[in-house]
Amino acid sequence: MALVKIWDKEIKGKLWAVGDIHGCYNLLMTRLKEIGFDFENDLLVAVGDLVDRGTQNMECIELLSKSWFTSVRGNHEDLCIWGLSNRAAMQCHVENGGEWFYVLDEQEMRNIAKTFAELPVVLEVNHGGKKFGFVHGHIEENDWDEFKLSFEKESIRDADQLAMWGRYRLDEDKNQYTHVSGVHAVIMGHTVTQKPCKRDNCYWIDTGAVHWGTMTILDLSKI
Ligand SMILES: [Mn+2]
Repeated sequence: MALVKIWDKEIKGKLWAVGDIHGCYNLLMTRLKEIGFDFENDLLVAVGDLVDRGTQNMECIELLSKSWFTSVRGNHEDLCIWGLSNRAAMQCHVENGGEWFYVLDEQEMRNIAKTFAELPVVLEVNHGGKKFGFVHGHIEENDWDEFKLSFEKESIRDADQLAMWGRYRLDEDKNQYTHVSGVHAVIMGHTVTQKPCKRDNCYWIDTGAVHWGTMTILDLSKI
């Protein structure tokens, strides 16, 4: 599966983005009802971290089979994949809300890891004449096409690790990060903020659903 995916299905309705769900399936469904989400025509893009810490992990994995839902790969999906074969990753995963995964039977674990490995690390969706970029943690480049190209260079593992695990653009007050050209907006999660955060044309929408019950769902026609 390609690490960079361009969404190629028609979106008849609205395009929405949701922050890190972390097993909070009921909360997601409640929030979708509140915003009047149209399950027939709208598309909801999750910024990754569908599982861990919360209680409804299997329900959240099943979201990936719905036509109205898609997601990029977060570091917690990455932990499910690596935790299967790497003891240190498993340890890190268990310490960060992944214990539910290791009580499943072997086949179930493999199926979930396979599903997660098929998720793109970077997703581009064109809607309403605008291009939206999605990545879980971090975009190092200030140009969307350069960012996508970084996955084609030799150290792919570095590019995907930085994208899923990095927080530099939000955390560090450096002038090196500016407006990202070639895209209307870049939507990220991973770093919890009390309110959705915007810097240049970058948005961070993990508002700590699993900690405080505050799940952000953004109407992308309004940004
Ligand atoms: Mn994360």
